[in-house]
Amino acid sequence: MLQFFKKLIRPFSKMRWAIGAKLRALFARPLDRATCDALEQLLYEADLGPKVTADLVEALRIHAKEHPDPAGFIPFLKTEIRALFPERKVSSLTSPPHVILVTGVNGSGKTTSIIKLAHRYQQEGKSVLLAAADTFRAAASQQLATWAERIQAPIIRSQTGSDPAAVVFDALNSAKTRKSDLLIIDTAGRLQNKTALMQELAKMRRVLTQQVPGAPHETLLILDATMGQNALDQARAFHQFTPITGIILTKLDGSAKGGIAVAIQKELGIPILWVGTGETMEDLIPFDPASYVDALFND
Ligand SMILES: Nc1nc2c(ncn2[C@@H]2O[C@H](COP(=O)(O)OP(=O)(O)OP(=O)(O)O)[C@@H](O)[C@H]2O)c(=O)[nH]1
Ligand SMILES: [Mg+2]
Repeated sequence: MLQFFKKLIRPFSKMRWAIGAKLRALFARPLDRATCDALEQLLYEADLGPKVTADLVEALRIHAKEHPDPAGFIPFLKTEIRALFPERKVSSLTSPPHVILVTGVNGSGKTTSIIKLAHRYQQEGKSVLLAAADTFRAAASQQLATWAERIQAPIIRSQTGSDPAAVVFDALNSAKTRKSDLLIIDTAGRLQNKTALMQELAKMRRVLTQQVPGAPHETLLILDATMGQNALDQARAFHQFTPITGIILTKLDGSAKGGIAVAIQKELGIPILWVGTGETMEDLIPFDPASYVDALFND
C-alpha cells in the first residue's frame, strides 16, 4: 500500500512549479487591493485560466474578511481548487474487447500515451491489441509498430493513405478473434484540416459501433500541458464533434506552470484520467486531484 502511494505521489512532487513559493512571498503582505491584483496575475500566469482565477481571487477576498490571517490563505486556495475536481473514476473494462479510441493533435503525445496505457493494462494481465489508424503518415504507424514490438503487443496496420476506418474494421475483427481484452486505436491529428479529420473520426466511430454496440467505450483526448490555454481550444474543437470521455494530460513534467489541469476541469468538465510525466513507458500516472493540488502549491 505504501509503495502504491509513493508511486502515485512522487511523480507529482518532482514537478517544479513555481507558484507555491511566489504565493508564500505574496501573502507576507496583507490582502489589500494590490495583493489581490498580484494574486490574479500569478494565478493567470500559472495557467489556471481566466475563469478560475477570477473566482479564486473573489473567494479569497470574502474569506479573508472573516479569516484575515495570511497563514490560512494557501490552505484555503488549495481547498477551493481541490473541490473543483470530482473523484477520479476510470471506467471499468467492458466485456472484451474494450475499445479505446485515442485522439489529439499532432505531437500531443498520442502514440507514446497509447504505449504507456497498453503497458499498464498488460501489467494488470490484460491482453492489448493496437491499431494504427493514423494512415496519413508512414512514420506514424511505424512509430507505433516499433513501440508495440518493445511491449510485445500485436498491432494491426495498413498501407499509408488507406482508409483509417478500414483499419479500425480489421482491428476490431482481429480483437474479437484473438479475444483481446482491449483494443486501443491510434488516430491522425491534423487539426488544420478539421472537417476532414472530424469526418474521419465519425466514420471510425460508426464502424466500431456497428460491430460492437457501445464501442468505442472510451474516447480519450491527449492534451499537451505545455500548450497552455491552446490545449483548451483543441479540446473544445474535438469535443464538439466527438464526445470525449476522458483526457490524458501529457508533458506535465515539461510544463513550468502546471495550472492547466485546473483550467481544463473548470472550463471543460471532462475528467483528466491520466498524466504523462516523461518519455518512457513507465511515465504515466493516474490523475489524483489531492496529490496534484499539493504539488501545485509546493515550492
Ligand atoms: N517529457 C515528456 N514528453 C512526452 C510525453 N508524452 C509524449 N512525449 C514526447 O512528445 C513527442 C511526441 O509524442 P508522440 O507520442 O509521438 O505524439 P503523437 O501525438 O503521436 O504525434 P503524431 O503521431 O506526430 O501526431 C515525443 O518526443 C514524445 O517522447 C510526456 O508525458 N512527457
Ligand atoms: Mg503518433
